[in-house]
Amino acid sequence: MATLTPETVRRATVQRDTNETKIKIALALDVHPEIAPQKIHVATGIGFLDHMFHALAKHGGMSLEMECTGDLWIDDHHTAEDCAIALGAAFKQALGPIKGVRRYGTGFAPLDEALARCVVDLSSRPYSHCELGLVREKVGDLSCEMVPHIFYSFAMASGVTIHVDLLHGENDHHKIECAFKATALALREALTRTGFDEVPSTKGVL
Ligand SMILES: [Mn+2]
Repeated sequence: MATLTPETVRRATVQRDTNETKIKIALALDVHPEIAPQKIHVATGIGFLDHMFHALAKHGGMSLEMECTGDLWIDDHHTAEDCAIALGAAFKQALGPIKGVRRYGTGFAPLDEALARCVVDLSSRPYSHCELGLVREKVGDLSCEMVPHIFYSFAMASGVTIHVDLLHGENDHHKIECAFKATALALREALTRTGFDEVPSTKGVL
């Protein structure tokens, strides 16, 4: 297994400016107490979204600095969507060519009564399936309809295949949070280095 050094930490920075949002992201897909201490700071202007991206980074073993200034006077749509796109772009850039990693990952995360499962494939074949059974209009200032759209936007920008399902649960805050945590665990597993430089595909390319 190659030793992690400051030079081999998988990192990316992304700046994405539109008329609707201005976003800055610094992402690292490796953390280590001495070489690359985990650092997370998320400020999107939507508190609950910050909470979810923070959980994704924390349990995904990533460092994430994300700042967004978005048109929240309209609604949460552009900010939530564009943050997910920018994070997906940073993920793809930090990952680079898909080789020497496990590629597939599975995560199960409970949060009290709620349990979510996420299965990912670092495939360069973006796809998102998201069934969380949300019933509320919003959690905090994040619309529940934006949650599947966040997973979709991240998948399209990152090139990752994502299937996230709620197995059971009652509380919408719990359902969404365990979905993000399950995704974090799945991505963490998929990102794990194998110690070999091979492309994990029978096609020889991903
Ligand atoms: Mn919470």
